[in-house]
Amino acid sequence: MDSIEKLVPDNLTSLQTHVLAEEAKYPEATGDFSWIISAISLAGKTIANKVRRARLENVLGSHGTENVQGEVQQKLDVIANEVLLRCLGERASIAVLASEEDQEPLILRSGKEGGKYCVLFDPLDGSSNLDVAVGVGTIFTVLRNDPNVKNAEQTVCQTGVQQVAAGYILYGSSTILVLTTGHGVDMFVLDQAIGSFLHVKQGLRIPPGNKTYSVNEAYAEQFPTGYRTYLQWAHEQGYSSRYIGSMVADVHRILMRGGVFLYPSTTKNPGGKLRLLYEANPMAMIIEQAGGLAYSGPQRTLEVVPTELHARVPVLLGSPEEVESVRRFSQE
Ligand code: AHM
Ligand code: MG
Repeated sequence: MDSIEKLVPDNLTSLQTHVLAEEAKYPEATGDFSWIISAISLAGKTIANKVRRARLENVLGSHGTENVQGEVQQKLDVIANEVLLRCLGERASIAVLASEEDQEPLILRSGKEGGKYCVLFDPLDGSSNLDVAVGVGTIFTVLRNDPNVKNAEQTVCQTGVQQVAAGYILYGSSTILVLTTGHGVDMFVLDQAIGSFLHVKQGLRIPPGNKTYSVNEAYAEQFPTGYRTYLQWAHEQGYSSRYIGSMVADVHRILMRGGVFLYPSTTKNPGGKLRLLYEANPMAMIIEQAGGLAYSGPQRTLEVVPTELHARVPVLLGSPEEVESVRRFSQE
């Protein structure tokens, strides 16, 4: 008979254990940050459950409203937003919350009241795919609150290099949480049986190259010339194409397998479609921390100075070799 030890799972490091252990390396850490991650984890588990049960609970389809971007809100966009606002709203160290779904940032408390952090998120990215059970995700970023800045929008308009942490939760065939605090990238998988995100990968590295691009190629006629030439070149080089239309799912595949994700400017969206602060920046931090590259036009995404909460940027990110190939054409 097997020894009793063999019946105990090898992996019992939860997200919470991992974050607490990381914090313990810094004597000045107060534990506030780990409370924020625990709120995100609780929200993620709640949203994962809602997404999985959406058809049974009849919460698929449009909510009948538009968000600040003028995009149709799905019922689950509204639910996921509310879940995050409630879970994070209770954390005493958060000064400001901002969401893709809300026009204005929500001020919870000032620096004097202990508000050290701001959390920005896209509650349910790719939600138009929900009706067909395709992977969707939550994207989040944690910033420091500067108590000297009085205006909430100004407070959250920080460059990506200032992010304290960034991550996403992918609600796919399994629920995955990817997190960086600026010391590499960690990956966790939700074990639904015990309700915990378990640590499955430390120091995740993106493969240096992989002849795969991920782009909505139907818009190619609207792309700047360099991108069209790149696509022509990629076809000749035998590239493969994968596009889900959910940034979290598309970027997660690029992170694991390598390749390049692009959402260039188009004639419809001359400034790009994806939002800088809570979509492009968190993904750029993760990809760079995993050894990849991320650009918005000629500039590193993480160095773009935001002008407003819902600012958009073109996005090019992925394996270093693949991003450089696109840049060779796009900069000509
Ligand atoms: P959303 O935040 O309204 O869900 O939109 C963002 C999504 C991304 O997940 C995805 O990369 C992109 O929009 C797809 O756009 P398109 O349908 O134009 O290809
Ligand atoms: Mg989005």
